[in-house]
Amino acid sequence: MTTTTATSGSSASNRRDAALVALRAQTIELPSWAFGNSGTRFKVFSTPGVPRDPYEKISDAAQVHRFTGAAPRVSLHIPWDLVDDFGKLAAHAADEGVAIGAINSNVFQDDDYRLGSLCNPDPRVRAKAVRHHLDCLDVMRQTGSRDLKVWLADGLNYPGQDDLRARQDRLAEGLRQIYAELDPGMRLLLEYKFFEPAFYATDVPDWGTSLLHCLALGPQAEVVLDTGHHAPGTNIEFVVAQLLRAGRLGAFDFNSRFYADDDLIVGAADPFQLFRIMNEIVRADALRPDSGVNFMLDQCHNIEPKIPGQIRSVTNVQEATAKALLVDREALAAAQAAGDVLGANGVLMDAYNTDVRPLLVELREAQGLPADPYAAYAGSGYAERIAADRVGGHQAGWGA
Ligand code: PSV
Ligand code: MN
Ligand code: MN
Repeated sequence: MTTTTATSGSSASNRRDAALVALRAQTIELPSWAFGNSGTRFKVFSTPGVPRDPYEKISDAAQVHRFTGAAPRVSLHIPWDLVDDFGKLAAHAADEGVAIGAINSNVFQDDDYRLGSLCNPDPRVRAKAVRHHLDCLDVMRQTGSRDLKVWLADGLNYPGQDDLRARQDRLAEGLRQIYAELDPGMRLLLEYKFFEPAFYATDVPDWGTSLLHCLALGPQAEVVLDTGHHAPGTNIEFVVAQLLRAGRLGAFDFNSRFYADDDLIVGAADPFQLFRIMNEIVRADALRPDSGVNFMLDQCHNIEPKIPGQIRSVTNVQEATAKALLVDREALAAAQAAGDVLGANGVLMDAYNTDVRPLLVELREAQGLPADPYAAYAGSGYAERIAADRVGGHQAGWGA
């Protein structure tokens, strides 16, 4: 029987040191829409001090980076974050100490898209959807963004409503036209979701469909895995491993789900699942910023305060990552090779059950960051300041 203590195999202190180096390099991208008011179809609760424009969303995101040191980029959603001058918005981000990250297209809030966007039976609507993506590429040129993130609400509510296969052909053609306009170094990231708003069939429902389209497009097309976009019980870390093997895991949209696409704080519903996902990332050496995997959040904070919600999200990802980095890979490999089922499982669980909070305090203090970003933000007075200064903040996300 193999022993499974955290100190077996390679030295525990070496793993700790290596974890500190890797954690220091880790970055998490924040969604601009997490900072605006959001809600359900029942009610949108307003939060005092909520941003009135994309500039203020970026200022709020910069607070998360200021206190965690791990969130230097903000994703935008177009047209939710439409401004006259994206160069000016990028300069504002730089002044605040962050950069603009992925640009999310939006072809799901216009009457024309009732029957879909790139898959719509009407060629005029398909051309309009392609044009929107080309506009997003122009935004990326102004903001210096690398990633165009595409999620389509396209799908069917009733069998027979449209031709499933013809829609795939239209999708392939629309994506091809967009892909052809990418600059070198840009990426098209295709996100999948198994249902909603379409209930019978979704045109990009799963990682396999997304991957097939990306493979057909070329090396600048990669898959986005939104952790909330799977059927209950899906083994998401398997999907992660498979996409990494194919070299096509472009990004995560991290969030938590209890039921459907809940968009709750990552690591809140199932921290063990988040650890298992990060374990596959570390196993594949895909944590490195140059690995090409963009670790993004896609969340809404409907009833909790938004900036602290994002801080908690970042620290939850850091905790899961730290645990994954502490896995004794040598002991794990030895137990696996020996067919030691419980030993191998024990090695993984030892890492998962390690309290990594002291390690993260060490990480932060070494960088001159507050040991407790959540408490430091609460004590900073920023929330009170924006509540006093800003009046009439906007709804973010759906319906913005
Ligand atoms: C769709 O559910 C999605 O996950 C896509 O990423 C959208 O861009 C985002 O949510 C909007 O919140
Ligand atoms: Mn998403
Ligand atoms: Mn979603």
